[in-house]
Amino acid sequence: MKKSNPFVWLFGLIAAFLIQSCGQTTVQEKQPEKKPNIVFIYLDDLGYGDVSAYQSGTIQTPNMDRLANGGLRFTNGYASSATCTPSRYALLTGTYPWRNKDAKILPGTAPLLIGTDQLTLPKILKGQGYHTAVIGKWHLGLGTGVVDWNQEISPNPNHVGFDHSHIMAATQDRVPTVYIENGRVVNLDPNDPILVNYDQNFEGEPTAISNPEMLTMKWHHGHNNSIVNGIPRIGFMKGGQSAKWSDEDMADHFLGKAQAYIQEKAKGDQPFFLLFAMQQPHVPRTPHPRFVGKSGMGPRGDVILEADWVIGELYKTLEEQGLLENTLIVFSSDNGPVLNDGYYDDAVEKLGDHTPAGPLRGGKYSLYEAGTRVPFITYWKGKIQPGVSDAVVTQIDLLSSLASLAGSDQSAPDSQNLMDTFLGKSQEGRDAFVLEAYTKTALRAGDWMMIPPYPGPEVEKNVNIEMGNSPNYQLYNLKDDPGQKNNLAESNPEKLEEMVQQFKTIRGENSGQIDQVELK
Ligand code: NG6
Ligand code: CA
Repeated sequence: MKKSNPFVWLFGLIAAFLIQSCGQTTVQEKQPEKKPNIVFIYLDDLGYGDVSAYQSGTIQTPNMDRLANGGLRFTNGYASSATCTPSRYALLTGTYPWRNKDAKILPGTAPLLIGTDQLTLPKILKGQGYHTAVIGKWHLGLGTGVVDWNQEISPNPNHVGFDHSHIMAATQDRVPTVYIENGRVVNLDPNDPILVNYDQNFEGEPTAISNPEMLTMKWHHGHNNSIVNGIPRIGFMKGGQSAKWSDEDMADHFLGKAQAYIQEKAKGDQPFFLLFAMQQPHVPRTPHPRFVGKSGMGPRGDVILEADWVIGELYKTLEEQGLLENTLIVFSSDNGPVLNDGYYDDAVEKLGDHTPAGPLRGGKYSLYEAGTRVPFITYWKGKIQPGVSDAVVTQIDLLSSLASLAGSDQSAPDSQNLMDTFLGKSQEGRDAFVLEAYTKTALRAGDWMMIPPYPGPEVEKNVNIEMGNSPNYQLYNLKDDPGQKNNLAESNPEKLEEMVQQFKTIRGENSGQIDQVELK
């Protein structure tokens, strides 16, 4: 037998050591996984029952359903507020909107509501290497008070964390009816400057009152100022003819911008955050002719089908660019549904059996559940196990949650890091949440909802929505009674007292609207 050579043995040992340590080096040097892109799809006034994954039968939304059924569908997901501006404020700042007295529905001339020194979700993501963009509805104010629409408008979304913005200033029913990209009105002719005023008309300019014969859509309440494309709007506007948007092309317009953004970002290595803020089904409902009559429910149903199609196209773009496996899609709505929100558009007449709020009570503007409880979905191909979560989550929590996903430990005091819940790794939601509706507030804690007594109409007549106002306390067990039919305030005084105390602790005894409310 040949004697083993000690050198060969030593050589083997060194080689083995090298191989092992090389192996370790490989593991250590392995590139960290690329940070996921985040696409937040934010609908405007879409109700809990408007998505067929939430309530099947009356309207089919296959592309929203693909996200819901292939991702996590939250049954207790909330917008912070029952109207748009406060919800968007809370989403971007992680702050309860009732802490800011100006966070209410803004006119198109309002100054930027978010301070340029304020912490925002896109700022945090930028700090983590993200490119950030908002495309669609803004409605958080622009400028500092008096805006010259013919110059660069500043500050704008780019001053609160967005690298890129392509927006409408306020709502589709408010002037100015133009797109604004990175602070500048798109397609503006300097010889036809834009003037905007919310208090008085410009001399000689037609309005819905002076020239009703020019209208292609009739107003029901409000909406009787300047006429653009035959549609009467809120606010007066003069000039800017070449810059005015085409209402029926708006869906295609914003989709095209979002697709181009995604395609551009797909070429590089930088992760991105896209807030895609769609206008549907807010008024005026102006489906592209491709969708007119498709739902049988009039324009409101038609624009929901249009929005669904847009989401399908956006999904395809992510797929074609190979981004689906590395993109978290979050889908939600800024507040609950409304039928007649100021125009005659058959939303009431052609509703049929459809219930936009699903099993919930109330609607947009309301303290009842349908005001703030909205479709809420997280979708991440290959990462999120399809399922349903009953955890209480809110849009306020996205700031801290998405920050942590992106690798930041920044957060805002009202925003809870629920990232594990959004990814389906945990069932734990918020303990408590103070929702806001038309400057009034109420407390959700556990399965319970407490609405303090408020003055005001029980039903807001114009929109025909139950507001939640009552001279008495209201207490509901939402698990047993999602439709808020049985007020347990009298039969369960201990629970009521506990909720009132918790509400006071969060709201602060003397803050805001609560002054008007007599608490025990
Ligand atoms: C209301 C408008 C309503 C809608 C809402 C804002 C009237 C009478 N009603 O004041 O049509 O524009 O503001 O909706 O003007 S939100 O979804 O942007 O909050
Ligand atoms: Ca809205």
